[in-house]
Amino acid sequence: MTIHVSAFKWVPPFAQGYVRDLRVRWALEEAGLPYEATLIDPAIQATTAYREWQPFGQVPAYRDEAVEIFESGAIVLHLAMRSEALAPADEAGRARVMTWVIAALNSVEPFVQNLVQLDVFHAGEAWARERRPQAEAMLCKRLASLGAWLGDRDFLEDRFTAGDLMMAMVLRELVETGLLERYASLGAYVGRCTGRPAFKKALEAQLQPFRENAPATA
Ligand SMILES: N[C@@H](CCC(=O)N[C@@H](CS)C(=O)NCC(=O)O)C(=O)O
Repeated sequence: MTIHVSAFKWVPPFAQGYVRDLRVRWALEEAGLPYEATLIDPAIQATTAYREWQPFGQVPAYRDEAVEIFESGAIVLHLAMRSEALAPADEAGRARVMTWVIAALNSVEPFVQNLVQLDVFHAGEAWARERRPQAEAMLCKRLASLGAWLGDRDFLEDRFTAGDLMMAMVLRELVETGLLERYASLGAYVGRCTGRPAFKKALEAQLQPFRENAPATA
């Protein structure tokens, strides 16, 4: 059975290249697994049929011959358990990969998103200006710890895994803030991960329908 991943037909330019189906597309490219994108729009998001696939009406949702799941983290972990391109075969190595995927989503992403939300959705608002230094300080504590862990390593463990994929996806949202450059190893780390051919293929696959479905300008 073909693997299906849900994705948006179109999103506004600020979100293009950042929609979370990219995580799944990237994992599939790393694993060499072909897939079809099921493109959705707000009308489809609201349908009962789509909500049965993704209860919150969001993307990505995923289906293969064995499972029907949602949540980018769960999907990437599912793929990691299917492909040695994403995780080593041994139990201890797999447990480390799970740990890093959860760390990216649970220990790092909330702090990244706090800042990104302020910068993207509340830029210029007085309360956001007041809140930002604290949000940045809390995020920087996590970035400093992660930078210290990475040190001279190329990846979080001794090879690229789904943990790096998820961590790079989370950190990539900070590129424009310049914060990654404060922690020398982190900027290079994100570049190393997103420089992989599989990432580039996945990114292009997300962007292509946005070009095709761009609303006509007045
Ligand atoms: N925790 C979810 C979050 C998914 C999510 O936030 N998806 C966004 C796109 S990046 C979405 O579908 N937003 C539209 C909406 O919430 O209606 C995951 O990682 O899969």
